[in-house]
Amino acid sequence: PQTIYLADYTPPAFLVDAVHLTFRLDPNATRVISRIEFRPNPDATSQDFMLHGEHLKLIWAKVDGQDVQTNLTGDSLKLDVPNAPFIWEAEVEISPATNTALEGLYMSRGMYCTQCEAEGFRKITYYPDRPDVMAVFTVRIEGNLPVLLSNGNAVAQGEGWAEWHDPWPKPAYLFALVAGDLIAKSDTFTTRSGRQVDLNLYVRPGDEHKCDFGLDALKRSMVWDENFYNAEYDLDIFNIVAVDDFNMGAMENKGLNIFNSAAVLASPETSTDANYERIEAIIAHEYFHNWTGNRITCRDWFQLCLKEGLTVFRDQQFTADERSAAVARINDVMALRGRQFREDNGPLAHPVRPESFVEINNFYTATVYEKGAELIRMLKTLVGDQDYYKALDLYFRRHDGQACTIEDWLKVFEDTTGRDLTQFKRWYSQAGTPRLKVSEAFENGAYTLTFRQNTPPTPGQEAKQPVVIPIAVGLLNPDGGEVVETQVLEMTEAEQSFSFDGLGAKPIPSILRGFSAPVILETDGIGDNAAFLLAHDTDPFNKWESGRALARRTLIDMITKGAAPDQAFLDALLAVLRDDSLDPAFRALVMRLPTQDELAQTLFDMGHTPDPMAIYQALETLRQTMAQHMQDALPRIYAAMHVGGSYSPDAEAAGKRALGNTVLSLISLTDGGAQAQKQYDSADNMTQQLAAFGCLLNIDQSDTATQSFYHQWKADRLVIDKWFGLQISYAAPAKAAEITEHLTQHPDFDWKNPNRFRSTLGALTGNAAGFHHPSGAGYDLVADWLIRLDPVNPQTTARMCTAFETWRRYDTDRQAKMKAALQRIADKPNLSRDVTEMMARILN
Ligand code: B3K
Ligand code: ZN
Repeated sequence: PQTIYLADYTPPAFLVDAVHLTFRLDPNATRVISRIEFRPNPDATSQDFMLHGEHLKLIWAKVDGQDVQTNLTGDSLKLDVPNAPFIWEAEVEISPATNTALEGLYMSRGMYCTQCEAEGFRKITYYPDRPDVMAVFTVRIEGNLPVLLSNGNAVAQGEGWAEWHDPWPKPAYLFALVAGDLIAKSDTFTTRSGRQVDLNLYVRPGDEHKCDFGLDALKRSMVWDENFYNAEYDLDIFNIVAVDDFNMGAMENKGLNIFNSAAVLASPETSTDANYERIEAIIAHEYFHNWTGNRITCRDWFQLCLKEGLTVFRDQQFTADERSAAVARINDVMALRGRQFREDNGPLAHPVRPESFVEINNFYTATVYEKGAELIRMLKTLVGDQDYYKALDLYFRRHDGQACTIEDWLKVFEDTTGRDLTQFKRWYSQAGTPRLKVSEAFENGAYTLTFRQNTPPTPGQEAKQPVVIPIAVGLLNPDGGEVVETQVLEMTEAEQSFSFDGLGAKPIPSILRGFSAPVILETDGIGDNAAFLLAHDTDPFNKWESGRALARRTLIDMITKGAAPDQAFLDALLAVLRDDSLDPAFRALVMRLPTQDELAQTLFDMGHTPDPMAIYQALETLRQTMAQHMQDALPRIYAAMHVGGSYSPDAEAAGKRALGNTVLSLISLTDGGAQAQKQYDSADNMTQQLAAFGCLLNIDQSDTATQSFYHQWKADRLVIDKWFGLQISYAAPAKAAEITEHLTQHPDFDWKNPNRFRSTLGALTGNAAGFHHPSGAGYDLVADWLIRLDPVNPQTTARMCTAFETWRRYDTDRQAKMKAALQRIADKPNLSRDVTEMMARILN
């Protein structure tokens, strides 16, 4: 397969002013008739006319009304055309019913839908399928289905047809079409300047009762974007469609967002608090793309973080604002460490703006999204809130309607603030997580912190240069009061010191408050302050972080030295648990222990070879010890977290349920599951039911619940996904592969549905001790299924290959087994381009 380089970018030879598309829908033989108005690009460096196309059957093609003999070369079409404006027309045939890759136009349970980002439009018709070609689309759909949708505004419709026009020029990746037997739940929104917008959420009959929350989240997102970014909606209609078969969460197509039904449908009985929170964030994310992505898009796919990093940052701001900012930040950082740090420390590490790719779908990663968002957050911290919003205003005005680059983005900050961002830009080009070591000195009332930064090598990048690191620091008195409030130290050198004068006593530093930079902070050079900061820090993030550090250290000592759980840690945790002045959601986060994978990475960083079984065992022991140590306090807190009345997904109620369920999981370790069974039997919402089910699975008391849960929910696909997933997540290490294998034989295991595949095989890869069981059964089972899925759905397969990205961490026996599994995948004949690239990178 061919590698594409950022350095090779050239502007398109021809631009498109207008596109007319007619779809004659048919499951196996849909006809797409296109009429495209081209003109030479004044900025072009070449005159070669080229159209992308994949799996298309060309029926005929014309240039300015004259039949043309085309020259089909592989996936593209080349042609001699006039060096003047001309009209291209063509008819192609495609087969949505057999399109199992879920890219281009495909069918999901009788309904037609599309997914074009990144390069799926070329599976619909011949087109310059690149984001820097922006055009106005008019679409006519012919088909005998009650609902026929495309982007923009509805202009006309009749029996069996509809016409849509999108006045905003857009790249082809934002094109969408939906047709099916759907029902709309509707609402309206009036923008700040008075535009009336019809909002519709289209679902399958039977899902109408799962729409209210999504519509509400949409309206809140619309208000929020007006308030914070002066960004108003720009069409008369905003449609969202829920689709059951979808490769990811959702897609921001102009005026017609398409959602994985798991990312939009919600009801109290079927969705957990975590589901609600995720749905709210994804609705906001896709809506926010209307400005950061759609009105201003990417010049080429190397610039993906331009829209994704910024939009993730915006949805994080929204969640922080709508819920608890402290809790939101902790959740963001846990996700960053869990997925992005892992990626950055392994064979798949790549810069936030990659410089080459084989298959762009492989770069919709935690690095582009989550680290990309951290870069925006750091910029905001460095320039301050006021200049941040000024720069964003300038970005929106200067680049509206354009396809932009990271250079354009940084330039608006330079022009707004006069700052030179040359060094900051390294964050976009340098892969790897910087390590930040700190040491301290105290003399004559002056306290000095010295930092040393170092970024380890990553594939293709041996030597790293220092980056700009905003380090938010506050200083506490030995008695717990704050002497120096949060300040942002701006580190630019490999080693740099910062002093604070006029202090009466040596302070206790709280470093990297709010997690002000995506780095790994190593505090060995300053005393052990974790217990003190857990008790006294005024920065909620660092308060939590200190608890996390204590937990990590206790677990590492248990694993590496056979130590017993640290009593001081248990006492500190109990103090937080009992502290009713703290937000329950925050307390629940402090009670949560580091994940097995995080511990494995930490051990590896410390020079140990992580043993997944030892990690699992240490966590089990610690949980059991916690349950005993806290036993007397638990019933009171469990009772106090009871939420009466009818279910509401708001942050406060959800926080109480989170803490209540954390406590329940500890109670169930000592009461044989009696309390969990009680909660299971009386639950009137999925948050309570699922948490109780989890407790029962965890202690192996779940036979009845497993049966009854299935019978209660067998008609609800999204709930049955949870049923598959939970049994595997809680499976004991030695049984995980076997239970997974058994579940893949269940009649409801529809492996071609990405949600079901992920909730089953993905749950196994998430059960670290099960996946890494020394038998190798986990590796083999996952490899078998990836080999089977690849020809059907390369995107979902490629994504799941990341389960193996950590193979170098482990002992020689596990390494050999993982490598053998990887090699077996790599050797499969006709492997997709997606998985071929993943195997080459992981095995490299
Ligand atoms: N932009 C889409 C992701 C497309 C992924 C293509 N493989 C969803 C989002 O980030 O909002
Ligand atoms: Zn996005």
